Amino acid sequence: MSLTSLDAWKQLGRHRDAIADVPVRQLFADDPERFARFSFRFDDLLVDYSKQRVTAETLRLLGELAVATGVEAARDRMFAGARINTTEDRAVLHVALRRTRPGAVRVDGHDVMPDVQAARAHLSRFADDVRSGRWTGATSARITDVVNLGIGGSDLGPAMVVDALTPYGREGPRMHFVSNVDGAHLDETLRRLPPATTLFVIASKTFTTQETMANARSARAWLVAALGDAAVGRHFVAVSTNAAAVDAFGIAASNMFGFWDWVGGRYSLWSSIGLPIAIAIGAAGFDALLAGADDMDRHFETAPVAGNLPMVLGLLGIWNRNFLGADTHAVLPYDQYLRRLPAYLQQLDMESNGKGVTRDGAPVDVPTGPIVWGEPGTNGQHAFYQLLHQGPRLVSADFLAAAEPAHGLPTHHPLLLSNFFAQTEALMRGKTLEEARAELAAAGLDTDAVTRLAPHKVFPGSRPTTSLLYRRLDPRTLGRLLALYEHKVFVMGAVWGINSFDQWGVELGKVLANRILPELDAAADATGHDASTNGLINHARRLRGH
Ligand code: G6Q
Repeated sequence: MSLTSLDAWKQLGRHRDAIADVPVRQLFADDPERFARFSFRFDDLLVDYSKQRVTAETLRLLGELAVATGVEAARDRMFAGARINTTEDRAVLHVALRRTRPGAVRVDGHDVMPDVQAARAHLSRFADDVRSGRWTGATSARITDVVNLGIGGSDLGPAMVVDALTPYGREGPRMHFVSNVDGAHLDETLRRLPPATTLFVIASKTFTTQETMANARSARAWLVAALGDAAVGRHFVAVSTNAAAVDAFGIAASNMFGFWDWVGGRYSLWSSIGLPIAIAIGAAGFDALLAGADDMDRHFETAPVAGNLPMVLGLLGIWNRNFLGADTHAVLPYDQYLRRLPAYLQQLDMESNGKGVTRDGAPVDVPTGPIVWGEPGTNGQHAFYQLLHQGPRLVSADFLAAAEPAHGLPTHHPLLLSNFFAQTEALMRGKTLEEARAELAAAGLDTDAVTRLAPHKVFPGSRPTTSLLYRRLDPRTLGRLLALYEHKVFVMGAVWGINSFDQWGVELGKVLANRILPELDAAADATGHDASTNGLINHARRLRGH
């Protein structure tokens, strides 16, 4: 049965039409309890969705949609280790990686928890050895710099977390992340590094990804040039599921940190892929990050839909995307430490839910994953907020901030927070033509000027935002936030009936480039593509001296 033929879906459409003309400021005026009704506290984390374009009836109908689409059953299958990633025939168990409760988690009858615990112990030991200086480079010098070589899921998560937790990593080595196959990324990084005290982490689930392997080979050559072949074992470790390929690279099994096929790339920062996080902030900090995610997992697994934060945010995502037509979603951290969060969420959301067919292979009959983008506040205010406030296109947005700063310049913090609150208020309230006219008249403009300028000063308002406010961005809070987003994405995918855990569009790229690579420096011009692609390849060949 298609989504749009569900009774709950049709009712939501009619309800949308019925409330279309009611401004959100009116909903606030009508209901003094609106903030209490539409906000949620999870310890110190406040999630306020009262500025969304919703009423109690909207949430009731969205709850019915969750029932009709079987979201809770889908969630339960994930937690139970079922092979819900059907196109790759895999379980989806990143939740097992941060589980603190006792008890087995089985995949095909095998309890994965002892494997998870052994891998985490291995990672913790090594991370703390690097930090304490017990693990040294080949010349017995202490490690000062760690370079993670990985891309996509093997880069974005750890890079974002290490950046977000900078204040917790001040005692650890300097961390660097190199992902791009563009040699500029590695070259510019290595120029500043001392080989004798640099450690490389090759992070690749498959250990075949073109970019990462190219960077790993070049990094190896750089190190060998300075310290000789024998030094490789002290300066390279691997995070992978492919033991044979790691061995072939010359990395001993004891320096390989494993994980499993049931950990998807973009869900892998909680696995051994988190090694750079543990090196940066220490094993105890990494444990706190996992514990935060586990807090959210337990809530997601047990709370009834109406009081379940990821469920509610996911259903609001469906409302904004499918019923209000918001085709892009902005992530706006008023938290400089979260500057990489939009890029991380782009992958999490767009790679998971950028799908056009349901689990059965039938076309999805509604638009799926929104385009996710964003920049930290207040920078964005001086750039793209114009479109958020006055553009005809509706954009939904998340605002995030810590109440307590983690840096040493606390006098800046009220400035930051006041901008956050003022923006969400203005996006919701808007300004009517009458209000704009009155303002201009009060400023002393004559009637002609008022009439001419007023339309430019109108703000439609009712722009839907969710505010997430927490005490401070510590590892546990970050773990909670990231798990919240993971499960929100899950809920949206479950409503759409798509597989949020495969990525055939990414796999395509891995194949295509390998076909063209030999043609760039072949004896003859390329002729096997369309005229544009042939033309581009052959122009590059000329410029490269062929
Ligand atoms: C994530 C994607 C993708 C993947 C990278 C790196 O969900 O599958 O971003 O993480 O392509 O893959 P490897 O870890 O295998 O190098």
